[in-house]
Amino acid sequence: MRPSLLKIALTIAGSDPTGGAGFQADLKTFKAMGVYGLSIPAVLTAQNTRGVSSIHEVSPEFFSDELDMLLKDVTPDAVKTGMLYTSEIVEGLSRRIKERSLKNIVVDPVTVSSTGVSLAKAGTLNAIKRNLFPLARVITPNIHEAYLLSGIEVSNENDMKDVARKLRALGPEEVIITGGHLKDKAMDMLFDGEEFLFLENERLEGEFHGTGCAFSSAIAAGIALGYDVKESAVKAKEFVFNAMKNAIPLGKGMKILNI
Ligand code: PXL
Repeated sequence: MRPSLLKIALTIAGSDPTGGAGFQADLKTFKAMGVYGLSIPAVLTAQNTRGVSSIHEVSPEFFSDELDMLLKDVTPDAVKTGMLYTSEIVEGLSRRIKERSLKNIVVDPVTVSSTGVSLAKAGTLNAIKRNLFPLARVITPNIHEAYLLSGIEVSNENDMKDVARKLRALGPEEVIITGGHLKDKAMDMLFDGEEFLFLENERLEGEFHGTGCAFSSAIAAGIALGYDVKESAVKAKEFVFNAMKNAIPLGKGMKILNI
């Protein structure tokens, strides 16, 4: 039997061979946070630290088999979703989450890579909004994704609050908007339906690859360990900030988080 102290998180996301983002970064984050990591590749990318050259879809049938085989054997304490790429994958995943009554779903609505390549086909973001948001414990869009999802451009704290209200009405229990650069601080904001919590950090110069992946998977790890979303977000923010401070110039392109 599984020891009760062993907490398990599952990432369902794309493959990034650099390990800077994607399910590889999620697995390292889980490990760093003291949680056992499971991973289901939802799509594969060919990329290096300079960018993505091509994307290879996983068939919806194979994806379903990956999920079924794993989930009939192991039940994760939390699940993080990242790059899903097609609406078929999103719909298949949502069906399984309901069938298996999976809890603590952290949805990172990935749309574009840090190097500017689209990581979601047309219709995918809408499918995520319709199917996955209502099942989510928390969603973690960045400012750009929040704009695509809400139609609201954020230029101050009040806009951020409006976006969060609008996104929470789509079904998630809580909303965290990341990557706000207000007042020259790195500003994230959490909304639980009642209160707004601003999480501020000193802004670090430079471009970093994988911050969104590490942040959302660190939150999933925190929730798996039994922390609430707020506590998990505070820990996740600290984790990502340290990983950014120690980022590695791995290749010729963007710096990779040190996780
Ligand atoms: O950072 C977003 C992201 C998510 N998932 C995969 C990626 C990237 C960025 O490149 O490659 C697989």
